[in-house]
Amino acid sequence: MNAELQGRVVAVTGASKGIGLALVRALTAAGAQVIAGARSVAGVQVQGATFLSLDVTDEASVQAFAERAAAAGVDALVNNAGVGAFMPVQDITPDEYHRVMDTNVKGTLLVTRALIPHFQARHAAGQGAQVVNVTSDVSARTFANGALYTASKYGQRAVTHALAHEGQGYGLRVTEVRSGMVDTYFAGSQQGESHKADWLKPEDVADAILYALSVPARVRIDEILLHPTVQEVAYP
Ligand code: NJP
Repeated sequence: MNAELQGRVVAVTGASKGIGLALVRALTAAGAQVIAGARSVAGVQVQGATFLSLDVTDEASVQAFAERAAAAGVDALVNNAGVGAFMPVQDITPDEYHRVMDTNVKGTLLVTRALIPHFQARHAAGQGAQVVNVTSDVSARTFANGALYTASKYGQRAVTHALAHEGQGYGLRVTEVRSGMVDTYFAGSQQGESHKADWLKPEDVADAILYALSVPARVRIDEILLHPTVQEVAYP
């Protein structure tokens, strides 16, 4: 149990596997209640978490998720749902563009937008709220084959920063979590592949998010950047 997280209610998107599922497990173990969403949640169970079907690109699906989260008294949202696709610029199709941008940028916008009235009402009642956006270490730098993915993560970072500016007016603390390579199912890969043995574990990123969520209300963690030690040192 973690005194700061005991009794908190946290909504997590992209919660069916990878970083999101590790986060759901860490949050519930710390005593928080979790409203967890993803498209494929059949059979996914964690005690203390409610799994709901959620497609972050679909407005009606997002609205239903946000209503359930607000009714549960959510005080923090973690926008973690995301997809990756890597190819040269000339191979980026309009369909791939929409899949990646709609999930990573529009999805973050839709879910956040749907919960802002609830967070503003909490502020009016003297209660705080937090949004943590899981972007990427490449939300501020790019590389060959990274045009589409990094464009989406630069965009998600811009949304994060603008929200932080706006949210300050209603007591919203906003954090960007930027991780390097993590051993998940990301970009069509499998967890546990041998070449990923020394990458970050999903639990490492979950711990970083837990830290941002558990600091005292006077503290705002603006950004966390973490890499596996096998990854080349890179800023910003
Ligand atoms: O990937 P993965 P990660 N609506 O594939 C969900 C970022 N990141 O955990 O819908 C709702 O294991 C999907 O669920 P489902 C990355 O950009 C990663 O690594 O059932 N949910 C699943 O639960 C992303 O933002 C690395 O298919 C949707 C989850 O998202 C975040 O970390 C490096 C959805 C993806 O799980 C988590 O990714 C980095 C939708 N439309 C940043 N579409 C890395 N792994 O190396 C997908 O810099 N999901």
